[in-house]
Amino acid sequence: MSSNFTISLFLLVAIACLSEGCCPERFMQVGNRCYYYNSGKVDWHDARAACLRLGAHLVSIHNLEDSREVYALWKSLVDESLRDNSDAAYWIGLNDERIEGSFKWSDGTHTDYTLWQAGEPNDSNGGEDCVAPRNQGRNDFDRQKWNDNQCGNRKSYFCRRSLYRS
Ligand SMILES: [Ca+2]
Ligand SMILES: [Ca+2]
Repeated sequence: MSSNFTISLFLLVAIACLSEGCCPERFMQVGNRCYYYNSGKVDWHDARAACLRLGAHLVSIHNLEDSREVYALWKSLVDESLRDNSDAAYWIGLNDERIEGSFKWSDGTHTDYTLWQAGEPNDSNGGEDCVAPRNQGRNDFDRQKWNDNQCGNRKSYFCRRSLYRS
């Protein structure tokens, strides 16, 4: 590639980012937000730290549309065999590590919506403080419903950040 072409391409991208905003490398744009999915399984704290290193946070969910957006993206990225499979669930940012029963989002946004499975959160197994959709149930809606898990469990995860303007 000629250097002139490379420079032109760079300028085009920069102009697009200036006018509309864009997502960093490895992030996918959905509406005006940027998502990063990592299928590698890590514990909740490692997932949180990985998102922070990318200038993002574990996803927070504030209405059913948010939940559908994340779940639809996940479905588009993974093999069909992983659907309805609790081992394939992904971490979200909700946790109650500081005060048992008081669930907070790791991005600092308000806990204004919940989508618990029946019987959850149950803080079972000697304590469960970190949340993931269980990815198990009769339909997509049921599979999005949340379960509190042990934070040391290893799961894939979703980070999210806003668009940036160059
Ligand atoms: Ca708990
Ligand atoms: Ca639970």
